[in-house]
Amino acid sequence: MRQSIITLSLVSVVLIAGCMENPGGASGPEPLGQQPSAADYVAGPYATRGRVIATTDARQLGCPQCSPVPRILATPDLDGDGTSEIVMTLESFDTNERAINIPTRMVIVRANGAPYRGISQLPSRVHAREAVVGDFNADGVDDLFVAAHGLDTSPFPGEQNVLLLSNGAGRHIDVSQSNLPQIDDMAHGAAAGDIDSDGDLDILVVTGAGGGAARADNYLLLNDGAGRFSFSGGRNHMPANAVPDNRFLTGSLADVNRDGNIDMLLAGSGDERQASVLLYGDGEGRFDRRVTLPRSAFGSQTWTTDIDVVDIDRDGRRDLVLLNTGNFGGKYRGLNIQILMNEDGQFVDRSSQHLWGQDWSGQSRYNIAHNITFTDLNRDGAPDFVVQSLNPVWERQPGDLPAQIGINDGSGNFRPVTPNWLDANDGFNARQLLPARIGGRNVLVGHSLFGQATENGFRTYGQRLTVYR
Ligand SMILES: [Ca+2]
Ligand SMILES: [Ca+2]
Ligand SMILES: [Ca+2]
Ligand SMILES: [Ca+2]
Repeated sequence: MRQSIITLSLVSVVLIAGCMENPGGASGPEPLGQQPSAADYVAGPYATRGRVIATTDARQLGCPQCSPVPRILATPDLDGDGTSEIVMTLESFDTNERAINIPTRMVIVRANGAPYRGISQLPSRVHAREAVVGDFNADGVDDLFVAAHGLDTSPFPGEQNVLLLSNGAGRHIDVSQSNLPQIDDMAHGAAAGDIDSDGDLDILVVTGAGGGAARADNYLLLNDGAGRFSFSGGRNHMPANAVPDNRFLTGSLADVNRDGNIDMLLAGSGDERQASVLLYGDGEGRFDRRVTLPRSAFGSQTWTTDIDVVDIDRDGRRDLVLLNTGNFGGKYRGLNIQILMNEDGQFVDRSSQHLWGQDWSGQSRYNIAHNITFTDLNRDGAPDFVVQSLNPVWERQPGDLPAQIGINDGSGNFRPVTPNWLDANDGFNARQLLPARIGGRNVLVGHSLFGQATENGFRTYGQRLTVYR
């Protein structure tokens, strides 16, 4: 019964979407296509058995009353040895899944599970939303900016963002107070790029839900070259209709058309029925030429959580890959990967040609997918992808849940990795997959939930971080 209701609602979404304007292309959104069968799956890119290397626990990180949502935030290389460190956070929720305004301390471990000791005091935040890794002070060592959005419910007060800067390899300092503007801005997403061509990485901050107590619209952080950032309002850089808070969920900065100038991508929010857009940069900090990208198969009820710029078919033209969620009995549900091929500068939806079918029967079960990341997992030189999601990679059997790892055949066509590659037992040990590097090899990290069963369901304390190498 439940199955048929879900299928009907999915059909109606597709029908409605087909009637809507599609500003980015001549035809409507690509159909979802049938979901893959077991015969479509390919073997994993390397032989692995997951190994749990670390456990986080909110009771020891500042919020004993929390039943948090754990997150693997980023995998920077903080000591420059070619092996990633792993940054983890806990989003503050109570045992009734209500957001609470109590920060927990971030955790950084080495790839062997030992704590990263290069920073004396790790920052605490209520809800760290997205991290950006970059060398902001140009010393050759990764630094970390974290867009923190604070309490995840009304009145959405926001909270201070985080900046960890290197002081030589293997030493970092929390400069969130000294090197960033002091604003509670409800930062929902961020990206780094040298928007003004002066040689240093600047940061785009995309805000949501009123822009926090600061009422901040989307803005830029301009780097002085040493990792000290000054606030510059969005209107100084982009068209007026790209500036208001809540219109976009996050953004990317990359030179899409390879003219040497960094361009901006903004990921549309279904709250505003806002499509994703591409804004071409002039290399001097302005992004005035605007292209609206084609809608996903979820239509105007699409919440795009990530956009990557990557030449998937290696023809020299950079293509766009969007990670989309929809409204299936609640927003941020479902999973749709959208491939926009760069065809002489036009971005054309070729998802059904390049990807497996995505007409999953259980879209309402799929909780938010945050990120899609490209990396060469099987070492053939072509970029493969991994989706970071709250979902485990599979429930009980292949096909239960969306494949979250795609292997590139070298021509930009992706095959789904068999869902039990990472976890042959029950599938719940591989959530939140992110690429990392160990000894020069691209591998994956993920986690299972750490907690205990109670009368009211599973009480989460934190995560068991697992390395798949
Ligand atoms: Ca640095
Ligand atoms: Ca710059
Ligand atoms: Ca450009
Ligand atoms: Ca291409």
